Amino acid sequence: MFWEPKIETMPVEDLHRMQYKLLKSLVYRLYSFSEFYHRRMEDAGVHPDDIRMLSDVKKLPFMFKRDLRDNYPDKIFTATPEELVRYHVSSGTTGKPTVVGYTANDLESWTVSLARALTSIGLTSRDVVQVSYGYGLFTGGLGLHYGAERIGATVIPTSVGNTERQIELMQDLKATAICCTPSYMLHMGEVAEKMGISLQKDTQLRVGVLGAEPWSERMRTRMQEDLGIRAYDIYGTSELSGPLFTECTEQKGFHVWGDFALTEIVDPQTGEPVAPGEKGELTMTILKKEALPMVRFRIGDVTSMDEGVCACGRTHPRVMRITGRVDDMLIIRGINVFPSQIEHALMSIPQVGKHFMIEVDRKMELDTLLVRVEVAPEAFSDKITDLMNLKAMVAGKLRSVLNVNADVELAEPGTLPRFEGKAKRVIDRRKL
Ligand code: DLL
Repeated sequence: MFWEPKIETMPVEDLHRMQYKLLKSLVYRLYSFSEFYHRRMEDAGVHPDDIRMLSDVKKLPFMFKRDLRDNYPDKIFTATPEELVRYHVSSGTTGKPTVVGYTANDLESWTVSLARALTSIGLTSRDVVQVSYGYGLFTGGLGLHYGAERIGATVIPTSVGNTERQIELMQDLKATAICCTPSYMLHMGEVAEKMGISLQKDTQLRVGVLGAEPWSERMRTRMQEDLGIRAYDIYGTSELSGPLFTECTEQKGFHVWGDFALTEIVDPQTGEPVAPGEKGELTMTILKKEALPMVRFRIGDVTSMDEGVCACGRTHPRVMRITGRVDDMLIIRGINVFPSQIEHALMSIPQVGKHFMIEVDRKMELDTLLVRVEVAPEAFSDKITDLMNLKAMVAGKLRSVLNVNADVELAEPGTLPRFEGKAKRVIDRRKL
């Protein structure tokens, strides 16, 4: 258990005062010590002295994922190499990935955020938590691992894949909670059934901590009924550390710890704040991050915010379920994939043509990605072996760029759809 009532239930006015102080010192620090932020603030005509109240945050310029790509890998870090203790890496919008650095204090705030979150869904030191998010460059595994350990729970660090073994371990080690993507949870349910195991009756599983991709209330109901668990939504993005916030047992939105992040919902077109409770683009300022502070980071996720006090007593604002994206990012098995990355990878192979289609579907509860691409006329051959080699090469290239397996279909030159006006290259057949 990790319960900090003085912070988690503090009066909203005190919380705002604390956020203002944190914001002010962050802005001074960045203006004084970071060339990037200094220049950004000068270009926007704002000086740290202009931040006189919390709502003055809107005077500050926005940040976007492209700022990380343009400053690859670490040009806007605000910690020295000696201070850095970890990197995580996530998909960028084109060729270059996004690198996030952490100091020891950054890891500590991340851990605290998740320890509070896991406590808010009722997990304690008596729980056995199976972490089936990827460990490694993805943030899900290690983030939840340390959060769960901080509450004194016992962690089974299974990472993703090898589903039958996961189910055996879940049974043998009596896992009571599992952390994974909602689609992997459903897949596990199906595999278990095939193994003659009912997750409901033959395991101790009672809680799912499910996120990293969009899912719906309908899916939650189905999962709670079929698998006999309480399914909780967890949210975060690598740019802001990784998984950070969950719903509490009320299941009414993610508690965004206000001493950690300042949340705004803005109109994606104008950048202006939307009316309270209205939907818009989630925008966050991480108030405490040392290595890579993100100021007014436009995350691209569409949602709304409720600033009312939650029935659980926590006073920090709640962000509602994510209902979409303002851009074209796809999430395939929990991994972010931008159509622009696929295009970039394909166009680096001279033997493929300029036309391609991306088809996404869900089979046995797992996302599938099919990339259909025309062969360049000069590379087209009747020889099956040539085509097989090219197909393997394209699949290998996509795998190395996306970190996700894609099925590849080669098409004859001139056979894929042409578009007048905006191309519609992505067909997403998944239903939430
Ligand atoms: O997905 C971090 C994470 C790990 C969150 C484990 C939850 C659990 P990224 O790979 O950077 O980080 O992807 C972030 O995934 O902007 C959303 O579009 C989407 N996303 C994450 N959680 C949810 C969720 C991790 N609960 C991007 N519902 C975000 C809907 C989600 N979308």
